Amino acid sequence: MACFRTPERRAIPARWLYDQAGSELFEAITELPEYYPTRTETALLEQRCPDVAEITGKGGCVVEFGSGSSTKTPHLLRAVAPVSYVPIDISGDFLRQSAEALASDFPAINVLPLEGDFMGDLVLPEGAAGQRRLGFFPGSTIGNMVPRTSVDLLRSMRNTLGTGAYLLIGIDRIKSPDVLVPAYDDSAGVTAEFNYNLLRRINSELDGTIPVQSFRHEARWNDNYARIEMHLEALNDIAFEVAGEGFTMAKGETIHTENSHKYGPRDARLMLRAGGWVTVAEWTDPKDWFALILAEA
Ligand code: AVJ
Repeated sequence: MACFRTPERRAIPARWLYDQAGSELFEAITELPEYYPTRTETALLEQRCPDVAEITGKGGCVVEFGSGSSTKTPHLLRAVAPVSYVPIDISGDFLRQSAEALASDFPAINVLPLEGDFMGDLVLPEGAAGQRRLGFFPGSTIGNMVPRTSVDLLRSMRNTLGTGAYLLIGIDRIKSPDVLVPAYDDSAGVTAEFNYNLLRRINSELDGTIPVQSFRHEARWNDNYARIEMHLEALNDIAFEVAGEGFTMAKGETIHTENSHKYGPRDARLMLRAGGWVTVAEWTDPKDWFALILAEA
């Protein structure tokens, strides 16, 4: 018998990692030698966007979910040459900045930024009406969600984009923990800083007294859930306050701060189908570490 049960643990939703400092630390992570996803996906997009355009056709409307700094987008826009581009992001300032930059680099494309939470229902701007839709969701951001939530998101993307739409999504593959764990626990300690930043943020924004130096960063492969988990482990028995409330942690106890789910080829296609999307093409790097999947609603 295999028993997969693990005890209940403390956890904080991963979205709180991404304040200004956290977003900058994540940018630094994407350049680390151990963090393969960004450079692998960028190389795939450089090579494969023309193949994507051949299947989807040129023109139409490209809708990017969680566009952030939109660094991967030019490859797609160049190949697809859409009529309009709708970047969606929750951070309005960031969104407007990168939308302006893209609009001046691609004067022929109608750039229509949409400020909002892509996890909820969205109404696309008027300027995108009547155009064939291509959703773009790179970065294996879907890996942050537990499968139940990722399927909800895929369904709502299908509702937003409509039947006949395409979705181009980047999904990180299951691979050896010898590769995965260092990608989330780098030798320069940048990912550790990214994790500690959450505690610093709690201290400054919620009147916390968390002793940050009493925690250790941990990246753990959870094989049953097929995900990397980031934790903060208490190095000794500690007590602290957050927003006037007292907390204690015993030595060795952890706070679970992020999940990064990984998917095998059929896992990814099943998840897409559960959300209403059928895979029509799939590209990977020579090591099969990262997949770029084109699916149809
Ligand atoms: C932004 C969610 C894709 O899971 O690889 C990287 C976040 N956390 N290192 C990932 C992350 C620590 C990243 N995603």
